[in-house]
Amino acid sequence: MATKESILSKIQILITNQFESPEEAFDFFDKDGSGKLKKSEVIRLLKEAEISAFIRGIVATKLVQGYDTTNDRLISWEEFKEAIDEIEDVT
Ligand SMILES: [Ca+2]
Repeated sequence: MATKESILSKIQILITNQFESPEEAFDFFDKDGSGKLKKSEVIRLLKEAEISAFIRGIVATKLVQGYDTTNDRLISWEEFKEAIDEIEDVT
């Protein structure tokens, strides 16, 4: 079973290797340009981070639940940045 740390580590590797900045990654995965990431967009991010297809759905749900401080089930840039800051602390 993938640990939270291993999942966050893969997300950090993706952002570091494929994007100039977390902002660029956020804009890339915000496919509809809403300024917020919905669950399907988080799943796409997890796919790019090479998270197993078997756990992508549940991981996306947990990430949205864990970082959505405004309870709109969407990840805003501010919430995304909180997640990135936490990832940088644990990795
Ligand atoms: Ca939110």
